[in-house]
Amino acid sequence: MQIKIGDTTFEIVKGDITKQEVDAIVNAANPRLTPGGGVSGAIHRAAGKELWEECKKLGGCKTGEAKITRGYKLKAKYVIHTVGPVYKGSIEDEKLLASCYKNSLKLALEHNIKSIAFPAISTGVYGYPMEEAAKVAIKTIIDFLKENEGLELVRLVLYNDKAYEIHKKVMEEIIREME
Ligand code: AR6
Repeated sequence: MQIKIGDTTFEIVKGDITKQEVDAIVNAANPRLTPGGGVSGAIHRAAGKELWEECKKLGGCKTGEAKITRGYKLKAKYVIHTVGPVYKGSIEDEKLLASCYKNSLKLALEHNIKSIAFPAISTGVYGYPMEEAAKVAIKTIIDFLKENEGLELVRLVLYNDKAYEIHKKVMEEIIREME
């Protein structure tokens, strides 16, 4: 499913983030930027050990912030590492998750990146309920694209049918509210 915000295409797809042919993929990282499991483990495996060598030099990353590295063996030229909140059920969660998307998109613009793919940050090991996370992700991306030009494609990559269906429903609701 896709929509157009200004000149940017924003789409949700089912797929594997490590296989995306875009300028940058986003990693749902941990504060030490170690390979870890989930999306992060898969990205580090696909990129090769040079990615961890570069991550080691970055001095970690705070929750809600983002750092950029090269993509090495990935099709993507860059990896943007952002650290999602561990879900606690407080208002802070939403702010921090929104910051992950905003700061990753800002970093993309600063590096002249035209296409970027995100996973559903915080919805795995970090326990953020999928539907709540989808609302924050989709609203934040749309708001950013309304205010910023320069990106051609923003893609949200969902790993399974259930995650895709939840995001599709949330995106339809948000589009209806916008009309
Ligand atoms: N492509 C797209 N989505 C994926 C893939 C993939 N290859 N693999 C898993 N997902 P998680 P978090 C989905 O746990 O919750 C790591 O160990 C997955 O189904 O990777 O932000 C880090 O080092 C889920 O919906 O990220 C941190 O310690 C979503 O991606 C911690 O986990 C995010 O799941 C970060 O936890």
